[in-house]
Amino acid sequence: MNLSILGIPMDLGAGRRGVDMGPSALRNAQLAHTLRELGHKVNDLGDVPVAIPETLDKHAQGGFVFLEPIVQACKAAAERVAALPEGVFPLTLGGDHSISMGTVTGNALRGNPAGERMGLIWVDAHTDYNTPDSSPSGNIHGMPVAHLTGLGDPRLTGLGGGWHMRPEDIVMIGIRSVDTRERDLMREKGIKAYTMKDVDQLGMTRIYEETMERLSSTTRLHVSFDADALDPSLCPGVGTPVAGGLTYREGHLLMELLSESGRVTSMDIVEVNPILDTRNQTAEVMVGMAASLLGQRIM
Ligand code: HAR
Ligand code: MN
Ligand code: MN
Repeated sequence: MNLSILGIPMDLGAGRRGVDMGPSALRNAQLAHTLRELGHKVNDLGDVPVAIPETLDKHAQGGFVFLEPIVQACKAAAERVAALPEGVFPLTLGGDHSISMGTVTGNALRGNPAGERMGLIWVDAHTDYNTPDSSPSGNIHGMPVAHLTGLGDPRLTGLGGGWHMRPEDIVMIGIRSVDTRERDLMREKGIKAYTMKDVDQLGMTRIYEETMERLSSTTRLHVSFDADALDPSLCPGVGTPVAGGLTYREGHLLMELLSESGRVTSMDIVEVNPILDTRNQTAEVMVGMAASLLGQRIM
């Protein structure tokens, strides 16, 4: 397969600094080399330009104050992704999770201005379904899915020029941290979320099967993988760790099953924070997850 790597080194949507170094950490963890070893043709497109927080209003700290530069970075990411030829698999590297407003939009519209539906599999500890109005923190990385479905600030809901994700085409896995108003909005929209209780009770295989069934009217799938979905003991390099996450095997099993499905056409890796990490472990684990999604086999 032809893979294109694109970095979006942005931490403007997070409450703490450091995920802007995520693309470097992932490259340093042998991302391209690992994928080439699997037989893929890998083209690293470099990074999308992103504003540096220190160059903006010096009193601004995280969150909604950075809305304009986030819109600009998401637009740039969406355009770069949408311009890739069909058949290329974009692997986009965050950056905080607000980059996915751009990457999901770009992938959904790529070669496909009006019609076919793309399913979105959101692997995360958090549901990221706040609006500027419901958010307890004001941090935009807690809001991308709401904006993708058309809820929130028009500058962010407008990235797809009127296109939005259908709520029924979204499945979340690994969830264990949801704000009260965020939960109400999710219920209202009918977005499916598998919590860690569901993972414990049903197991990843059943969750995978139900997800494929639920997304059966979509023609391709985008996987947006937030490193904080995995347990913090495995991935300590994240800004908002939540105890009780996916194990190494649960993460890999989900990626292996998705790989076998042959339906996944794009992926994000987000929220890797090398400042908070231990010897780049989190980036290394996430490179392993990408390798499993992209066909790594044990036997
Ligand atoms: N729900 C909280 C908020 O909106 C925290 C969510 C952000 N953390 C993430 N996103 N890493 O997945 O502020
Ligand atoms: Mn997230
Ligand atoms: Mn998260």
